[in-house]
Formats: sequence, structure tokens, C-alpha cells
Amino acid sequence: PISQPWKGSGIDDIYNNHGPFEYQEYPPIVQSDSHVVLFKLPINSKMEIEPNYSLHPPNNWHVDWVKMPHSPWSMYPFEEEEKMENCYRPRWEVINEALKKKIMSSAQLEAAIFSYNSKESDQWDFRALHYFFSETMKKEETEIFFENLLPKMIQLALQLPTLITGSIPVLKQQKNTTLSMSQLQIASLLANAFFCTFPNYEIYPNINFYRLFRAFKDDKFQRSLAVSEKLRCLIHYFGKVTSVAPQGTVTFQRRYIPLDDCPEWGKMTHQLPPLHITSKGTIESNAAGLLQVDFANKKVGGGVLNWGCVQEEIRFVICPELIVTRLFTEELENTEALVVTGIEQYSNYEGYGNFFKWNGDFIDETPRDSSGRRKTSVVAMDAYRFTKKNEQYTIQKINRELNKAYVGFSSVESNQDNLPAIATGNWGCGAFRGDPKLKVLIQLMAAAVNKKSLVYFTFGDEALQDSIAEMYSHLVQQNIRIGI
Ligand code: AR6
Repeated sequence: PISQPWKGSGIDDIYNNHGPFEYQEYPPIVQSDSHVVLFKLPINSKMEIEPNYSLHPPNNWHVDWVKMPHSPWSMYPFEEEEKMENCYRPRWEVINEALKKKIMSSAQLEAAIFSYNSKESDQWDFRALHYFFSETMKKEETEIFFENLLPKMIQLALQLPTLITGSIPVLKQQKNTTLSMSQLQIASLLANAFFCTFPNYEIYPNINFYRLFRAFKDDKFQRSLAVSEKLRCLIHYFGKVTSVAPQGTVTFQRRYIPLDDCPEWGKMTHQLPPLHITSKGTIESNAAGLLQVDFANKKVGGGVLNWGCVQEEIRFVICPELIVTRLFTEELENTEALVVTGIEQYSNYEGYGNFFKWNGDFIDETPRDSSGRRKTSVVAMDAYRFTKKNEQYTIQKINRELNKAYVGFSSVESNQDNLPAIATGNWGCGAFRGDPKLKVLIQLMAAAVNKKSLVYFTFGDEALQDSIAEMYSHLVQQNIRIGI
């Protein structure tokens, strides 16, 4: 028999028979007590986005605010010969001096970065970065990088104090805080992360790139090659944002629903929502306008700035604006998720895991909403990592996953009609060892109570597509409700 590339509801039904971007918009960006906006509102029609000068001053040095590299509180010790004791000067000055010297090789880049990280750099080494330039880039490409691109990246990084004039709030646990910034502000923050200028506190997730620069091992050669390909994606991103400054905005929204406000799953009487299931395509390429699930780590981004190279990490390197979440998102708790709206894709890729490869430029033509955000939304939700496979069938763990998906899929849109469907797949079923047949039921239940349809990508697995379709149609025919 010829296999069908999809089963269940047709994609037009999922899209309510309209175009992919005709869903009602997320609420427009408005500054409030729970929504910090780092740029000036309103944005004019030419999309000239200016910093917001009316914010908390940038020198907050407090657990509720991101510790910025240019904060006056960030001081750096140096020894004065006569006094034999430590004196201090602003670390931002040291950073400026180091990055304004001519840097023509990865060795010089490493030396510059170490010069303002002397305490940590004892443990750092940039093997992966050196390998990247000496072995994977052509000689001319490396020359062009140090001649042209690196100076522009340095300029972008050192512009930080003029681009971000307020403090960035930490998106703390158990708070529904929202943060909006411009893509250019994000680019400057990421350039700073590349140069490892953020103070190194062991608050996680953490954003300086030094772990990525170190991720090379002879006995993990294939994995090391995938790290090089991730670096290529990131360099490609910096090339693009430094040649034409990106013009839009991005919103980061932490969602917290207290456990007591989560559904009593056993009592829910909803029917199963429409399901479109396909073995073809991917969440990022075939679900325009839908709420796209990031199979996340509770430390968002997981191993993106290290060895990791599965669904989340790949999404983060082709859409690097997602990486900035690591600067301000506290670890996700059980009933929390992070929704990011407005990100752009910069690179194409092929392969997966150790065989991941950068595959050229991607021109993202997703339209923007009235607040300047591309109409792409990603929800980071971390499944539970099962060390013992059988553990997942216990009611505690099933409830944990139901509540997590419920929070991730929940709507903040005021009008409950015309909500975008969820685009997901084997959430928690790769690195985290879940069972896709159980996870699909969990995600269907969470979508049902949120009145949303589900698009499920089995990522090439036709047998899984067929067996889930069979299970689903059986449940629908028997008119099974989601309550137990
Ligand atoms: N589109 C649709 N499905 C996909 C895609 C894609 N682009 N990529 C992979 N899959 P995994 P997890 C399928 O292992 O188990 C990261 O390190 C594919 O079948 O990434 O939730 C995070 O940071 C794959 O096996 O997610 C976490 O630490 C399956 O989705 C951890 O992994 C699961 O992908 C999360 O692990």
C-alpha cells in the first residue's frame, strides 16, 4: 500500500480555512507593571526603534535584575606594583581596551576574552573555536572574519550602553513577567555573550559562550563537528545582523499557573481536539503561524552553548534570538513555560544530532504584527526526564506532564475564537526517554482544555504516524472524553 503522508484532520481545517497568519494577534506590546519594554513606544511606521529612556537605571545590581557588563558596579581587580594589593577599575573599561586592540586570529581573540575573565579563564580553553577557524573554515573565510566581521561584532557589543538604557528584569520563578526588546538590542546582548563579557555568576542558565568554544574532544570527533556547525550558524547570524540591523521586536513571556489552578484532569469532560498527524516536515518549517513547541530543558536552551544538538539546540542556533532567554530566564518549575514571539530564522540546516550541518542562509519572510514582531511563536516547555522508563506511567508523572503542557498551551489572547493550533511532536521522547503514545494523549488533553487543535510531527516515523492515527480514531469513534 502507498503510505499517506498525513492522517487525521486536513491542514485547512486546522488553519480554520484561512491563511497561516490570520490568527488574532497576541496582545500588542504595552508597558505595565508586569511587562517591561526596553524600547520606546509607540514604534513609528518606519520601524525606527529607539531605546526607552524612562526605565529603571541600568545600574541595578540585584538578584531581580540582569547584571550587565557595563554596570558601574562591575569592578575588576588589578595589581598596582607599589602597593602590592588589589585595586579596582570598571570592568567595562577593561573590556573596551581588550576588544579595541586589533584581533587577527582565534588565539588573539582568546587572549582578549581571557584578559577580562582572568579568574575563570584558568579553567577555560577555546579548543572548539580554534578548531573551527583552523580546520573547518577556508583560509579566506577566516581572514574575512577577522578583517570584516569581528570588528563589526565588537562594535555591536560595545554599543550596549547606548542600546539598552534600562535594566533587564530577571523572569523569576512563579511570576508572570513579560519582557519586550528590539531585535537589535538582542543582537548586542548576544554579541556580548560571544565575547563573554557578562559577569560570571553561576546563575543558570548562563549565556557567555565559553562552554561552546571549549566543546571539542578527539574522542567525540563527530559531535565536535556538529559544534563547529553550530558556530557557523551563530557567525552567520552575526554576519546578517551587522550588515543590515534587524528591525523588529521580540516578546518573552514567562507563564506560571499555580498548581491549584490547573485542571482536575479526572473531571474534565472535553472531547479530543482535531489532530493532524504527519511523518513529513518539522515544527519550524511546516507550521507557520501556529504555536510551535520547543522540547526544552528546564534551563531553557539546554546544551545550546555546549555540546547539545537536538531539537531545542538546533532551533536556538537557527533562530539565535532565542539564546538571549538564557540571560534572564530562571529555571522553569513544574507549572511554568516560556513563550517567545517575534523571533526570526537566519540559517537553514540539514541533519540532526551529531550529523547536524549548517545549510546556508535562510530569508525569513514571516509578516510582522502591529508591534513589530514576526508572527512566529515558540513555547519552551520542559518534559520530565525519565531515567527509568516505567516511571512515566505513574499518575504523579502523568499529572506533571499534563500540567506542564496545559501551561504551555494556555492562551493569553482575550478572544477565545480563532486561536492558533499547537505544532508539536515527540516532546520528551528523545533525550528525555518518554513514550510518544502516552505523550500524544497528554498533549491532546492539554490542547482540548485550551480549545486548540494539534498538529503532530512524527519526524519521519511513518509507523508512529499510523499507529497514533489508529488510536486517535478509535478514541473519537468511541466518543471518549478526556477525563479519566
Ligand atoms: N520537528 C519535529 N520533531 C522533531 C524535531 C523537529 N524539528 N526535531 C526532533 N524531533 P529531543 P526531549 C523529534 O530529544 O526528549 C535537549 O537537550 C525527534 O523524534 O530534542 O524533550 C533539551 O535542551 C526527537 O527524537 O527532546 C533538553 O535537555 C524527538 O522529537 C532535552 O534535549 C525529541 O526531541 C529534551 O529532550
